[in-house]
Amino acid sequence: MRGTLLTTIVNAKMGHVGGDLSVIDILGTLYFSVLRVDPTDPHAESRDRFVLSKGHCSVALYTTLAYAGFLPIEELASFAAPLSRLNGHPCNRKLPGVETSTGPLGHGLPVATGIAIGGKLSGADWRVFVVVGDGELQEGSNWESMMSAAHQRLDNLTLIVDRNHLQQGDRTSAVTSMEPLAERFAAFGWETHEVDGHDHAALESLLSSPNTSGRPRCLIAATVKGQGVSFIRDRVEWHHKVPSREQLAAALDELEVAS
Ligand SMILES: Cc1ncc(C[n+]2csc(CCOP(=O)(O)OP(=O)(O)O)c2C)c(N)n1
Repeated sequence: MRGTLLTTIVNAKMGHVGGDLSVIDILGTLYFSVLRVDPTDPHAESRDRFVLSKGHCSVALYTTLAYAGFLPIEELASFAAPLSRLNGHPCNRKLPGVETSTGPLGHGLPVATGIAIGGKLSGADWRVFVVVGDGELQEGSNWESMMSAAHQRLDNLTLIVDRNHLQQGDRTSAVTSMEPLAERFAAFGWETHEVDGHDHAALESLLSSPNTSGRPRCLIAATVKGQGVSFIRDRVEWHHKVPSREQLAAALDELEVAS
């Protein structure tokens, strides 16, 4: 999927390459091992709900949805083209499988909290999963939702923080430090775990385990922005820079993917 998302970005000449490579293991684990979703019935009432709050990483989501059968893999070539269903930020009115439109940072967790409250009110057994960026977590709306979700005892809600320590333009610690992040989540009343966000087995184990705590769950997933490609990884300038054709070839070579 790393090779596919890079190729999609280079062809479209746009995309958020660093954050896409950061979050792709989390998305793959969710869609292939955790979420109860059916690409042939994407609006099924019983489905688990997933919200990618860091909507600028739409290419990682589209790639995962394509590999999971929600759209043809060839359609990825239409990313960001006029009239495409695959916009720069995900739109739920266009693409079945996108739960809610995202892009403005700080909205995903509030929306997911509302969806989780709806699930509780209707006695449903589906679950809600949401991924936020760590730069995004600086938005105040997240902290209001954290309080609300804990107050409502939303044990049907799981938040995954893509903790790659970089945001747009700088390291998160240089903009607004959030440490000790795990302790802060715990203090806000969340069941909190720290996990390697590139370790599929560790992610799957935590994401699949029943939540018996009576509290919303948070995974702080340690990731590297640009993971998998040496000249992109952990470099702030690759937030949304587009690789050249030569760089794409080198990246595919490194990923051992045929171009
Ligand atoms: C409210 C809002 N402000 C600014 C932006 C522009 N923007 C897009 S991505 C980004 C940085 C996000 O950093 P982070 O959440 O850490 O994402 P990642 O590093 O994982 O890509 C910014 C400021 C936005 N999309 N929404």
